[in-house]
Amino acid sequence: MTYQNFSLERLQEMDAAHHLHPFTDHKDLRAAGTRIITRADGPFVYDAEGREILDGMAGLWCVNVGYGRNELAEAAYAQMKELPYYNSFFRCTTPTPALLAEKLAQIAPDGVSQVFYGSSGSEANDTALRLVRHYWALEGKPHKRKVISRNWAYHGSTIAGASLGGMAAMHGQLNGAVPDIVHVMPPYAFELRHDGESDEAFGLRAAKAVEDAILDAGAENVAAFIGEPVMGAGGVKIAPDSYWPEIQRICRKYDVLLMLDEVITGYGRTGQWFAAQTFGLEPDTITTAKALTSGYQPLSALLVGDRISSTLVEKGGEFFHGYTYSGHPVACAVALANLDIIEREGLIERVRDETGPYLAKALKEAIGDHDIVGEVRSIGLMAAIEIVKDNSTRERYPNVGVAGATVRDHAIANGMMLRAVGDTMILSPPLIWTKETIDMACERIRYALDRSAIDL
Ligand code: PXG
Repeated sequence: MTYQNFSLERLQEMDAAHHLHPFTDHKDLRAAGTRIITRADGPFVYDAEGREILDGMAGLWCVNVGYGRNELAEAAYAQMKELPYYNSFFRCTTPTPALLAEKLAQIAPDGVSQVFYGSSGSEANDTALRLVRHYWALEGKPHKRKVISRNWAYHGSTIAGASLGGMAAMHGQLNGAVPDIVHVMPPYAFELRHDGESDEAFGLRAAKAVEDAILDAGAENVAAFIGEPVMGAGGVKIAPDSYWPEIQRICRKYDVLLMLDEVITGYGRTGQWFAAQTFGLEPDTITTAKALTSGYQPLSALLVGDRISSTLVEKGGEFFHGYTYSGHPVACAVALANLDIIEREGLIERVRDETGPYLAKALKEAIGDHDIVGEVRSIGLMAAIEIVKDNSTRERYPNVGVAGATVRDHAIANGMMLRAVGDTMILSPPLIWTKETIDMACERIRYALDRSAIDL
């Protein structure tokens, strides 16, 4: 049975009747109907009406090698025929998770050489939280349990993920978060920098908030700090240069583990394999998922630093944690083929040397001075555009979210898939974008902004 046998209306009818979508107001969705994406190729996706849309979001921050990679389909097919599934419990495993683990150890930052698999970023963060607390218990410091996180952080949607994250709306529906997680201010200069404060001073102030939280809790009670090197779903918030070195210093000073959530930044997005390398950080855990398979299969890898793994091995005792699909052989086969493409095609070097700098320049030139743009910022191939009512004062439009949705809708209608986080527009395209693709995107974004400025 293929979907081609069904009309768009029939598909929408089935969807409306039975499908509860993620992060959705279901009343709204029933009223508005669903856009159904049916196929994709290279940097483009196509909806059921055949409209071509340039995908500025790489799916959901994940399709780094672009669409239509037969090689990945073939890797999955071959593995499914050979061995579709076997588990990694009870002293077993299969070949591809072992091959992938060695590959990940090669590309990970120094001092990070072990991997724990799951199927999603949320699962990997659940693993990370349990693992750091287990580590401190093994070290004889079970009271070191607290984790410092940040407002606006996104660490997933399981109960642990949502508790680690700093999304107020999600906390509102948690009905009991995982205890001992504390949230501090994010390094979001655009909204939080004081008048006259330099970026550098702001970055140090935001890092100081982490230090204050550690001191408040008592360093002897703090297990770890967790952060996305660049906050993604919170609105591509890029910290000032002073922030991360200070966070690293603070973590070392108080013997607090550094947990990086690289679910979005991992596998090339910032112009290195990992943002830890871009920022020169020495993390104890790195959460990765999404672009590990470019979204062709669900797979996450929690990369674990040697400090934690050597304690696990030396002290022994079972770590009571794992998933049916930890080390899924098909997902791992696809990941291996995906990493091979990234390497073979030099996609990371291209982001670092060519398309990353070009995107920054092209966006500034095309829309930096637009009447409703308050700031454009980017790192590698991830960017944010702040929508404001007045670009001289950076005053926002009333009712946060309306302006963002307006720009997004004009962009999509004009063949450009963008995501809005409140009134911040997000761009996180496949790493296969060329300078020409970037020019096309800038043109379409400029048009969407022009139309939105008239409407708003
Ligand atoms: N950490 C980070 C940094 C993420 O971006 C997760 C963890 C959770 O991964 P899973 O695979 O469990 O979804 C994510 C996921 C958005 C959006 O609206 C972003 C994500 C997921 C859904 C929506 O931008 N990121």
